[in-house]
Amino acid sequence: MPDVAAEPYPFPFDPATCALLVIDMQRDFLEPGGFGATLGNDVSLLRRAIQPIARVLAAWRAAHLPVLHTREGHRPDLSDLPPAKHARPSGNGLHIGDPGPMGRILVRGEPGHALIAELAALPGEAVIDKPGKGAFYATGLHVQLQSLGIRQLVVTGVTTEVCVQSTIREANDRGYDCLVLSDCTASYIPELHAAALRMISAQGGIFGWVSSADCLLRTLSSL
Ligand code: C5J
Repeated sequence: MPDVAAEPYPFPFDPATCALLVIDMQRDFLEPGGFGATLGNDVSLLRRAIQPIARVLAAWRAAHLPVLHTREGHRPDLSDLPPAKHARPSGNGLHIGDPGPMGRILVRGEPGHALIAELAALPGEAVIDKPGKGAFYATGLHVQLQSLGIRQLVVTGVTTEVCVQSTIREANDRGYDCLVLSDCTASYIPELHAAALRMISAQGGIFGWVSSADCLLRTLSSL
C-alpha cells in the first residue's frame, strides 16, 4: 500500500477504498454577491484552493477513483433551515433565502448554489446536497460511501474550519481515515485555516492527516 507524505506521519493510502470529497466549491462561497460575501467576507481569499483542487481532480479522474462533491444549501421552502441558522445576522442585513445578485441566498437550484465552473461535477459523479456544515448530517453520504466500500477520504474544499473540519469530525466518528490537503482548502480567516489544520493532525492525528496536492499527486502518479 503506498504512503502519502503527511503529518503527523505518512497516510497509508489504499486506492481501492479511498474517495475524493470536494466540499462546497460553490458560487455562494467563492463569488461576490453570495452567502459568503453577505457575511462580510473577502471571497477572493478562497480562490487559491481552485487550481490545486483542479489538479487533484484531474489526476483522480484519470485514475478512475470515486469523486463526491457537496453543496451547502436549503430547500426553496426553507423547511430544512433551522430558525437559529436563519436568524443569524449578516453584515448587510441579508439572510438565507433572501434574493441576492445570484438568486436566493444559499437556496438549492439558484445560480449561487451551483458549483463554480472550474470545478463542475462530471456526469456520474455524486453531488451531495446538505443543509448543514457537516456533509454527513441529514444526507445519504455515509450509505453511499459504504455501498462503494470506502474507508478513506481525501478531503478538499471550503472553508477549512467550517464545512471541511465539520465533515472530517463526522467522518472520523464514523470510522473513516481522512487526509486533508492543506492547499486544497481555504478560509476567509487565514489564521483559522492554520488552526483547523493543526486541530486535525494534533495528538498523533486525532481527526486525521494533513498533506498537500503535490504529495498526493506524486503518490497517484506512482500507482
Ligand atoms: C460556511 C462552508 N463557511 N462551506 N460554509 O458557512 O464552510
